[in-house]
Amino acid sequence: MADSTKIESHLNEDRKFPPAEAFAKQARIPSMKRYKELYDQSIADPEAFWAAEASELHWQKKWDTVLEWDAPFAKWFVGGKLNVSESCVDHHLQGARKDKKAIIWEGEPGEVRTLTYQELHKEVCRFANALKANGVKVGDRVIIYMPMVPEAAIAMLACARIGAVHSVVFGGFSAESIKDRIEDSGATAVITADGGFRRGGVVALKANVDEALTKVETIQKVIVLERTKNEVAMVEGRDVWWHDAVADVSTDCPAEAFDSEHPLFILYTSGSTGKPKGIMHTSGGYLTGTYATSKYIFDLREDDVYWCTADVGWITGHSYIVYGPLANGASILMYEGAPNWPEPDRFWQLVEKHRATILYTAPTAIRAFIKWGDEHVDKHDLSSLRLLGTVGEPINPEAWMWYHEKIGGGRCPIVDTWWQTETGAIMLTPLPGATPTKPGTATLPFFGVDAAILDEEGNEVGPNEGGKLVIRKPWPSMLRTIYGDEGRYKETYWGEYEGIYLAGDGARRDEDGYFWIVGRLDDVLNVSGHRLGTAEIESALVSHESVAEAAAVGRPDEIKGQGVVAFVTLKEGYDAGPELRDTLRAHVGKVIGAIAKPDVIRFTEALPKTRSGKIMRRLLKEICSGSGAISGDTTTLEDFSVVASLQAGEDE
Ligand code: 7RM
Repeated sequence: MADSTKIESHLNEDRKFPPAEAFAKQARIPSMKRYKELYDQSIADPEAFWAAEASELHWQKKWDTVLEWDAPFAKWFVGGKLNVSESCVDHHLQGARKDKKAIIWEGEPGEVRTLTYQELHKEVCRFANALKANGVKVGDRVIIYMPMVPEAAIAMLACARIGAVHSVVFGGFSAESIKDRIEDSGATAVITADGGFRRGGVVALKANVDEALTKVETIQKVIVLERTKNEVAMVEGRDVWWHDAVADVSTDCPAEAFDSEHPLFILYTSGSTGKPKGIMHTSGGYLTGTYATSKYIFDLREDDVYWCTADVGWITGHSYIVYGPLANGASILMYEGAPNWPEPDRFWQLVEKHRATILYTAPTAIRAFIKWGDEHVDKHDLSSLRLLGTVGEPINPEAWMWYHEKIGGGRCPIVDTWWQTETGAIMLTPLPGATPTKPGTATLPFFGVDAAILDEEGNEVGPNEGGKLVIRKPWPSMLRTIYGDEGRYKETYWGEYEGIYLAGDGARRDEDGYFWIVGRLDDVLNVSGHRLGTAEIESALVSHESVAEAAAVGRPDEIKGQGVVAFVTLKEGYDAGPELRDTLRAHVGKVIGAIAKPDVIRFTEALPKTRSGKIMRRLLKEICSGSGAISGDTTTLEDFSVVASLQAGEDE
């Protein structure tokens, strides 16, 4: 009989890709032997590992104690003092890096701007002084609601420089979301822009801020960057142009030292239900985690042009556009606009033009590129690339293969990195010169990360048995709390197992110990007592030549408990119809087994996604059950019309 407490796994992946010899030879971690050696040491004594990494950063005062752990509350590098902006910028001004490009930026309309480390330093100092002149003080919360322009990073670093706590709100969010975040954080200032360019149009950022500010009272100052030159209303006494604010201030802003545990930022993440959680990160530990992971996982070299396509409004933008890469003195490519503007080849044009060597993007983007067709990729020379990365969702093995062959030319290692807003830095990942990769798995834990999969009783499960992904030891970039809600922090992450962090994802480890994420625990299906993760059913569908993207959810079934409903988007050139439905059902039966065969397949133009590109299965589940009404929070939904048309049954 099926054990209905365990998540089952039926998908078998036996393709394996060892790192190319040429890559391994020059890599920091050149073999599995070396990885295992260092990993074992790091787990035997995590504090020693992290302290060695932290020592490579710039501290104004060294710490007294590496870790104080009073579960679930951690303090890292206690007694240490640093200024995060100094570690990310000033630290590189001594030698040749002074004139190295820190940021290479391209706007959606096509203009290019670069900032060397020295220029970045000047801009950060000027803006930090402007913030001070506008009344922003140590510990104040500052909302950053900006397009993807260098000033977004400058604003973050300037806050860090003066000890203000930034809370970046993704530029695609509404006035309502800004209002909620201001209310929850008690922010006193907003940094925004007149607008940002997106798909040829202008996103009216300042107008959204104005609307939000009619409903909150704490904001005293709004600093507005001129980007698009669209007309905006400026409120006398409250609103200041960025260029005016920096006009008369000094470019000298000494980096004050702050405690290692001084808060660096709050980043809101929407749980599946309820109000957004303000994930709180602090300084020394966070920087150590993002620094070390960037260094080893992207195996950064002095001449890399590193491109992470995330928005700074997400944790990936914080950790792997701004803090981690800059702490390493890397050259960062930053792009303002949409991947398909003006044409679906924009990313490949950017790679070719700027000779990007590292590309870090999300499965949702990769699936979109596949859907749009190979001809857009074929037009461009991608030979500069040497390393690829993915983050955000499980990557379907077929999408991984496409990324590997089509973008990586078969020569670039792919680092599939699993982590969360809460973990601050990458937790599960291959090391590109060491780990043989398999399509669809984030492989093994990073140094110092004690990851495991537990059953309901808290016992570690055996190979290929599903369970709950946990982290058993504290790590420096872990969240410290949910802002203003310690109770929710304890309950959400530490309530299930004593002193152990619950990630909220279902997973299994294969015979090599590799971790496979099978989906969010909230999304697990229960078909006739078999608990099935969403990832395998979806990957089985995507492995069919016609399918671009798929989402599997459960709907109530009198006999089976739940039946599988699959929502499928097709690649260009394939026609939806009853015949293809039958083919796909049979295909899933063949790849996974009869138990996972969808009862219903619905073809759709698009799937509902969060603004960071994650499929929102909860909404699909609600559409398939009962009245089809949506009850939970939809503010993070990217495009409501997708849901409306599914509710209306326009797909069938
Ligand atoms: C970085 C980020 C976190 C959730 C996480 C997972 C899913 C992220 C992967 C992944 C499979 C991956 N932060 N997730 N990366 N699942 N493989 N490589 O995305 O807070 O926005 O989301 O995303 O479910 O819990 S996040």
